[in-house]
Amino acid sequence: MTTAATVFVLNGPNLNLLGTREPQVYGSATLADVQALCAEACAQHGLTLDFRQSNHEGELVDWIHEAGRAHAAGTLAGVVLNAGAYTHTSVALHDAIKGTGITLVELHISNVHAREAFRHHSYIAPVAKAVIAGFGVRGYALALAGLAALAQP
Ligand code: CA2
Repeated sequence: MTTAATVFVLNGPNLNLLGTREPQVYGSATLADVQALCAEACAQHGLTLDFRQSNHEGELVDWIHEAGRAHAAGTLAGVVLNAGAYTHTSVALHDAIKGTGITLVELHISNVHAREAFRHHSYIAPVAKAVIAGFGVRGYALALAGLAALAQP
């Protein structure tokens, strides 16, 4: 059963490769390590974790719709979204998030603003509550702490 304090942590394309390539950019933690880190953070904050990854834009859109339904049902604390490269390209994700009312944190492992110019623009940021970038995978725990704080009455 979904509780009133469920958090979706959604990961986009290529994040399944974490820990296998480009450790100088993304560190050496795997996505399984990130899931464990998120589970620990959620346990600390009394949140229920729903952790997912997809390489497919439409599947991420479907999951945002699912989060919107959970929000409407009063069971969602928020969403942490690392949309990967779709951050910089996806009007579809922007449109999916807009108007749902969900509290969404855009998350990046790397500091996208210190990288190539094409990573400086985000279609997610204008429809996000907050943005975290550059803390490595520890940013996921920071995002979850932020959602827990915002969920307090
Ligand atoms: O810094 C981030 O978290 C990013 O969202 C990661 C995306 C990138 O396109 C964004 O600009 C910033 C890339 C995810 C790919 O992750 C890999 C990890 C290891 C090896 C290869 C890819």
